[in-house]
Amino acid sequence: MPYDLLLENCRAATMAGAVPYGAIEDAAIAINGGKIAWIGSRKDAGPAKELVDLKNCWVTPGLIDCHTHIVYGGDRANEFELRLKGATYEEIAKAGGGIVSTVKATRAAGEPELVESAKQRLQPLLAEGVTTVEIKSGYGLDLETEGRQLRAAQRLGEQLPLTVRKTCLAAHALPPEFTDRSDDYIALVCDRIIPVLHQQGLIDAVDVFCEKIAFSPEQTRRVFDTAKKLGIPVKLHAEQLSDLNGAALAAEYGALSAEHLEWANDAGISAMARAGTVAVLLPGAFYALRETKLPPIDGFRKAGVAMAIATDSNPGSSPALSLLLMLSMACTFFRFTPEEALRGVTVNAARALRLSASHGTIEAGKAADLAVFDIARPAELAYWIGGNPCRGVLQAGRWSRPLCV
Ligand code: DI6
Ligand code: FE
Repeated sequence: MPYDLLLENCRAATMAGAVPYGAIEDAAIAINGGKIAWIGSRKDAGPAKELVDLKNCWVTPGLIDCHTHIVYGGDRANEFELRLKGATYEEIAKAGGGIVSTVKATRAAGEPELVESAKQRLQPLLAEGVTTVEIKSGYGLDLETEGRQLRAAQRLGEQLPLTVRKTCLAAHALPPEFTDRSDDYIALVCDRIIPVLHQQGLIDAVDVFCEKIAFSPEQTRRVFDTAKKLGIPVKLHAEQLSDLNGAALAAEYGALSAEHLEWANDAGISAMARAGTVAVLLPGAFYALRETKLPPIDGFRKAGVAMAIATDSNPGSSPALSLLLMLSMACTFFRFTPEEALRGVTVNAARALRLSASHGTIEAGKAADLAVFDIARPAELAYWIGGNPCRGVLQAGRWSRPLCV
């Protein structure tokens, strides 16, 4: 039987196998029914109904942005401007700024408005070859609005050529109506928000912002115990601004990932290695917050912890709309190798979303999510600062961005 489609005359960064980038020179990729049917040397390819010449471009797995907060109301450009004029965080908070202002704007927005504004922000990511995105809630902080954010995320997956994973981050910040009653809010998250939204099929994973300015390790445990009882995988915002042993806590619960991790300690690193918890590093937030404390990349490397990178796209600490720029930042700030950076938005990002069986590499049986780049070597994906060498995107075997080579 001939294949539906054969992409030929390309070089593939399969991200599988032992050679750098899992590279195959002079490759061909066969696609059937939305999946990769075969990948190998062009000379070994079987017949196909349709042949497409990729003019020696590089093909990578569709890129995966495994940590975003991209569904929200309003933006905080005004606050950015005030901060640069010297306003302090406190003054901005007093003037109604910070996370709480995004919560207000998100509560005021209808679902169609949330979908539309996120769609605008997702366009540049799609154009760069992103085919999977994780979207967290966390700007609703009540049952109704957390649900609306996750439903908006679901709609985006239906309306865009994009696989969307929905993460409930109801424990992101304390809503103003719960001031000085954070345990009561955690009770609401555990007793109501998570169980109800889980029942509605809106939760693929549960996340918590474990931080001095957010929720304590004890409160994190309560949320994780709730998720565990319901059989929902967990992830954790850990050690972004201080060391609370969050990485070890995440590992103890078998978390898919621990994220940010600038302040992660050695015990946390070993625990993550043992548990197979992915380290998701977020150079956009590191940059925008002008952080100076580097995440312990070498420790993760030596311990064999898989590292992913993501935009953390959000209106406050990382208004990032380019995943390729994050590859550059991961290399320049965090000293990732370009290959580590590409693994961080493909194979390791898939793992952080529990999608390894179907996404993240170019291998037979996986989804035909592929990005075509006009570059001479894969390192260019991390090398250019800005610009977009993507020349075509296939999602589930269809051209979501028409090929232009
Ligand atoms: N860490 C962050 O950097 C953001 N959330 C989080 O858990 C901040 C989100 C915002 O400022 O809106
Ligand atoms: Fe985040």
